[in-house]
Amino acid sequence: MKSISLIQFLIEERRAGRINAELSLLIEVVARACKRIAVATNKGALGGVLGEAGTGNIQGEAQKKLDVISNEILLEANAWGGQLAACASEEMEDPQPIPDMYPKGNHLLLFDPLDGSSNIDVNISVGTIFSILRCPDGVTEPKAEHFLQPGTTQLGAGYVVYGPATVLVLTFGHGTHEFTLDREVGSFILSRRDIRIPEETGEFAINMSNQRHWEAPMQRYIGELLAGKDGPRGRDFNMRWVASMVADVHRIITRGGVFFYPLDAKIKSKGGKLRLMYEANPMAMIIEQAGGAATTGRERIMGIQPSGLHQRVPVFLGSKKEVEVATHYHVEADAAV
Ligand code: P6P
Repeated sequence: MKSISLIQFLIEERRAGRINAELSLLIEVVARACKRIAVATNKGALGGVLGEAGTGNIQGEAQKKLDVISNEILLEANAWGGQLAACASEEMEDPQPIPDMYPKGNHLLLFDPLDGSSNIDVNISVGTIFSILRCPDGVTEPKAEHFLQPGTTQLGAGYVVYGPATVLVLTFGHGTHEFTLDREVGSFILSRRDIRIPEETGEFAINMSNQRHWEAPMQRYIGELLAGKDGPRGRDFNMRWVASMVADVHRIITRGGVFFYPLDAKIKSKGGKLRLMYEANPMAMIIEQAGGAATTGRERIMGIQPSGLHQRVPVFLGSKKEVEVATHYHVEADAAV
């Protein structure tokens, strides 16, 4: 089969009227930046990029050197292109304006530059997650409130997983598509078009060490999966937990499954663990466009009206039937109160 590069795919999408030239160029810039992040990440111990940066981010988390490097790569790559009005990142408290010496565009880019970075030093897959919004008309100096748009308004979303292969998964709201990096040529090549996630699955992902802290409906749901074929679900289930959302989501995009980061007593006051604007929303768009579902356990993630740039939410995403069962248990429990 003739290989289709990312650039050819983007041109086809433009010809079909599904994206405009500015969005197409923005994706190319982000993809090129992620190739540079892949090079830095793949150096491992030889690149002097492992370990702590000695700094902290807005989340109060110690930054890894590669967190800072990846963030800088994305900011530098997107400063001069003319497609953006501003960027926002997990690693920065406030949005970063486009420098005055460069032209501004009509898009807002949000990203987690290196998600799962606690896995870097043990050589487990990490990734970049990004979300693209339209800059509100007439806004030339976007502030945080201009980013606070529901996930349904995203113009595009994607992630790059830095694993045995470097793989870009992308959606513009017309299906979810996968591109694999041909390292010899340096191009992302279309490897799966219009991905569909099976509605049923026998594989779930959750950090079981938090079990004693979960809400009752989560205890019930996971308890039923663990009961296996002798339990109410009448089948055995398998479990995975990479502690790298991009890696867990990519497994689901590849073979189905369901991922949970539910509320628990430890994080209830923060609203959850994962961030809405640059983790949950882009992943929710990718999953929904592949036929899956994404909720907080109580509502559709992409329907949330954001209240803060670094807002956290519970995340239930993946094969539609399992997300619906787990969500139903939470809604039913709330109604019984
Ligand atoms: P825990 C990585 O820090 C991350 O944000 C996600 O990539 C991942 O799914 C989750 O946190 C892991 O959390 O509590 O299992 O370390």
